[in-house]
Amino acid sequence: MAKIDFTKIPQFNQLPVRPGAPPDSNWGVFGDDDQVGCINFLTEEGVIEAARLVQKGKVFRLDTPINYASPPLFDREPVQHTKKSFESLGLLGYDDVLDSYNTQEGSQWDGLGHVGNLSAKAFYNGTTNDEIKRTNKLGIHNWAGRFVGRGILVDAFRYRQESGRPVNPLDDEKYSLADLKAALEAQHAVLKPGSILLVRTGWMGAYLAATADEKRTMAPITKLKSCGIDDSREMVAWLWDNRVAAIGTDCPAVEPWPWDFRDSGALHYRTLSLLGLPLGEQFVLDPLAADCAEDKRYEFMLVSVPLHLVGGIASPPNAVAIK
Ligand code: UVW
Repeated sequence: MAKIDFTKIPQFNQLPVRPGAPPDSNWGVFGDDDQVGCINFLTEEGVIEAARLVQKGKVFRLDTPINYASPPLFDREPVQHTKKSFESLGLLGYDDVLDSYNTQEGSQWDGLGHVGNLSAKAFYNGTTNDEIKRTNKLGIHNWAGRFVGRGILVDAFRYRQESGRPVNPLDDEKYSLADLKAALEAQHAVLKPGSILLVRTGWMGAYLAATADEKRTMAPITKLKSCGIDDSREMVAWLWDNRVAAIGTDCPAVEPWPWDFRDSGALHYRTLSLLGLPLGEQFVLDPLAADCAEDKRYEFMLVSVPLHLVGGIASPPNAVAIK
């Protein structure tokens, strides 16, 4: 894990630091060869701090079961699971075989090779399209053994409900930066450098409550509508200036869907490509949120063990929050 002097990290308004790097990018801040971006904010000291947050032994799985969405969102392929029998060997037993496994079929971290910035024509830290295509650069294997730290939940959905401005998660409504800050304040919670930020938007609960027919109707990329967090410059400045290591949400795209793939101001480009900030989507946050509301503790240890897939673009989080 990296040693990092948080006092030496530039503020958002001092970016970029590398000559020729796009505006609002942190390219070069963690070194010209860096491949993990904001994951650098997760440190050994941070792991020790996070472990101190484990006080009652409760564990919350943050992933959906594989194939939970039927059909998967955004026209992604469902996973074919077969059990390969040992019968032909005269034995009693099985292996699993997963066919057409799209690592983004359900809960997922988008890795830094997922999208590149269209204006700069490059991925995080100036990585070229050719490097993503032909090498393992920016692969999620770089996160192996590093995705552990202090998690903090912002229950934005509950905050908006309780303040009389409920959000319909199945519409493309936005949570503003003011909403996130006010929700944190209402929870008496603070962001600390090196936190993995989880934002409950309410989408997953609304999706799971829908009928099979409603799920079939809403899943296609042209039909889906979802709430998410605002893609504003002030939002990413806040995330960077608070040294957020990754942001995970229970909605399909972190930002509201649909978002415009051609708009270089979209949150996907501002975070993944310009800041190397991992985005987590379709997380399961309701049970964790209920527990946080009950004991009024919104921080916990978060352990995520992404697939050890060399050159991988994304991964199920394989994540737990431990309180
Ligand atoms: C979209 O925004 C389409 O989501 P993803 O990051 O899973 O591609």
